[in-house]
Amino acid sequence: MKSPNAVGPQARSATTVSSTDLRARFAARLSSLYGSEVPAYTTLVTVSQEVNQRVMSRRGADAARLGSMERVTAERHGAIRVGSPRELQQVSRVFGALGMFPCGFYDLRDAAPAPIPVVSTAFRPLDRAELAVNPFRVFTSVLVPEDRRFFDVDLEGRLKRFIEARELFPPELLALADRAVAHGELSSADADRYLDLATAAFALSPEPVDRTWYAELERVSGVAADIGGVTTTHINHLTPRVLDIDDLYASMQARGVEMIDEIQGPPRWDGPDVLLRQTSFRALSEPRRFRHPDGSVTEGALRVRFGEVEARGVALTPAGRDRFDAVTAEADRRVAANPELSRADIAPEVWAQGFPATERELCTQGLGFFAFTVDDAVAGGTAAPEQVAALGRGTVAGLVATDVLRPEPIVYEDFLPRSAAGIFASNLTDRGAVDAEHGGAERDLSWMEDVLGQEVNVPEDIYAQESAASLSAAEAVLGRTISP
Ligand code: OOG
Ligand code: NI
Repeated sequence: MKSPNAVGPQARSATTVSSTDLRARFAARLSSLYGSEVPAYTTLVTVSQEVNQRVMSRRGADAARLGSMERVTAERHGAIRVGSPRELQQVSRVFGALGMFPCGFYDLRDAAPAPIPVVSTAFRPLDRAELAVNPFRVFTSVLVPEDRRFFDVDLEGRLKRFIEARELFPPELLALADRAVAHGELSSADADRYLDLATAAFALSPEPVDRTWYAELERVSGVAADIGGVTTTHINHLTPRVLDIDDLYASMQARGVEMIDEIQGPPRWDGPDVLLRQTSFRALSEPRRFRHPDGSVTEGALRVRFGEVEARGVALTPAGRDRFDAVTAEADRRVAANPELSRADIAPEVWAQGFPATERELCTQGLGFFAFTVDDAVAGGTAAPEQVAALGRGTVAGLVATDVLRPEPIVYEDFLPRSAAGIFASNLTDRGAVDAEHGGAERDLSWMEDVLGQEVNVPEDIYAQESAASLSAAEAVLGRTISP
């Protein structure tokens, strides 16, 4: 007979670390690294936690509708920037070990207010249960040296040679990452080693920066210099999540931290929180060492890293996204026509006219993504006459209107290209030089899939699948089909 202490799942879990736990531990490690490098980040985290506590005591359980307090407190997104397809592929191995997969394709090369010579994706967990444990995600950009609007042939060649010659991730880290991907876990010794190496790979390097090379790239784009001007990579920012970003903005200003002019994304208004609102402050310049053409090394400073914070709302369906784009465009028009007014004065009114005022309408009009559960009483066999009628018709809108189905909002887990471009631009000292006469290099989602050798998920498909799965489960409970 086997003793209960023989090697079983429990004994195994004492000596192994799952991808999920590895992700949570990596996010925490990166947070303490970034806090030691950028002290203002620590202030931002402290203020974010104060804001979240205030929202909790003001709104109680309702505050957790878009994520539990534990999730939101630990929640971060990072941003990194790499130089080549090879480096991007390595990043996908490092994050694959953490159960994070590419999701979304963003092209920032023709973005307003400033074009950035990169295309991006985000690595993140996809499953609801994984997101609930730790939703750590990393916005990852890759440079496009072939894009003639930014780089001429000569600079492209030198840039590629520089990037090919460097090694961002040591082979030992990549081997551990591959092992974690293959097994879904690592031994605890391997996990510790992985975490040390992975965290170190994103630390700011003390290596001197080649002043001439960095400056040449900086004339084209500050982001190009940050990526291709140095032999290492680093975390660009790490972003906590808050439940009330207007409170956060005011609290940071009150502490004397100067924020960018606006909160990006939807305005503060009386209706439901949707998608993503973000704001940032410029980090103080950081000491960096520079190597000069004569070989001498001096102390200098660079300002590339900053603090950002975000609030997340309900994910929008493609129709909801169209509506969002329409109200955003209308707000833009009115802001342009009334330069004496601020966006915050104008946008709430535009939204009140063009966007559903409640979460329920967002759901019944098919503009937001929701997961559905069957009302307890109905599931237990007790239905009111109007519920019976709604069950007969079997439409989602009717079942929601009669409380047969309870819609739970699906949180937006991705990014907004316009906000991303705004965040990039607000932190550039110089807009750089773009030659619009030249064509850009072709880059799209399938290019990225070829580079990564795996599917790049489409955010709206992931939300739609989750919603559909909840409806199938409801159909099973109700014993009838539901039509959208
Ligand atoms: C990434 C900017 C995009 C966001 O939150 O939209 C981003 C970067 O600056 O590298 O992080
Ligand atoms: Ni960000």
